Amino acid sequence: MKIRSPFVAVIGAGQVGATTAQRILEKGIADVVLFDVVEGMPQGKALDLMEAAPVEGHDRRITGTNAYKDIEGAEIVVITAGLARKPGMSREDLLAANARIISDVSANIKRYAPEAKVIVVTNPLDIMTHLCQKLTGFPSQRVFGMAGVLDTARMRYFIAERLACVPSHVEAVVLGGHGDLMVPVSSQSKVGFRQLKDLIPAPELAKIEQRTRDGGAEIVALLKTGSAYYAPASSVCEMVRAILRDEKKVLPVCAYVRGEYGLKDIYSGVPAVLGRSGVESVVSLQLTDEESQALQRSADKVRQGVSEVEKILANENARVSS
Ligand code: A3D
Repeated sequence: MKIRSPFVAVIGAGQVGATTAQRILEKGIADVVLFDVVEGMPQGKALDLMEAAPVEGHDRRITGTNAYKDIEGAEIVVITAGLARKPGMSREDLLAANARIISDVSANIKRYAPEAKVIVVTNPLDIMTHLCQKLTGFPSQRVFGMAGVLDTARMRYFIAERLACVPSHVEAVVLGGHGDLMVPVSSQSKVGFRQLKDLIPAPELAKIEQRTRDGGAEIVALLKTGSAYYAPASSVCEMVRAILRDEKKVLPVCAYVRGEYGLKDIYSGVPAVLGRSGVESVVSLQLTDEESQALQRSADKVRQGVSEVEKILANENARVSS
């Protein structure tokens, strides 16, 4: 069956990629092209997902492929291709390995889907998003990353668990880089128009903030063989829907900032309006001094990671050409 436009290409058919494809199809949002370098795997997963369609009752289509030409015409490309850290692998090894993968994927997106919006999911997220934008040369409005929706969803769930309320009733905000220095913004978090600080005592709130920062590690420690994928896939899917339906929805996104929040020329988790052209604007929130300083520290760490990855790639290029 032929894929219909507008469609989403998902690069990497692993846990996050395949689950993202499943959510996009089963919510009826768009058709999907699922790409992976492993032969047969994206085709097998696509067929399996199509065979669920009669039972799930949707009429969306998916095709699996190992050929980049099949992403031609994609409205959105989601990058989930990458390695997870394995025992004995240094952070630098992981950075180098995923930078190589992002370099290959970015070159192919530039060639086959030059008009696409790109949502990066591969870790370390903020650095890989930066790299993808540099390598594709796409306007930064069209290259952004998914992390804030997930980090915020985790915080919303932890708050709902504490207050025994429905998670979707909780409004929370998590900004900054996707790592140890992410910034849960409790001053902007609410439940039913009520400030969080009036509902949860400060020491408990601090614990929820820390659990949010450790949210990814908590799942890795339980799964032992991989990292989270259900909530990450839901989060990507929310961004995809906001873009395709031109919702102008404000979501926390890893977006390029040009002075907002006192941050300049760096990717950082900030609230942004998502619509058909991608990140349409960055929304400025009133932060406390402490939150602003935490955001600066988080951005400094991303900046450090970006220069580290640029050095690694420059050394590799020098080695190849010598
Ligand atoms: P996994 O299930 O291992 O899937 C990764 C897939 O990428 C595999 O199927 C590989 O075959 C494929 N792949 C490897 N190299 C290439 C390549 N060059 N081109 C195309 N495909 C390739 O991992 P996963 O799905 O659990 O996670 C994928 C990435 O997302 C990792 O980097 C995770 O750390 C990251 N991740 C980020 C978040 C955020 O919130 C930012 C959340 C969850 C996972």
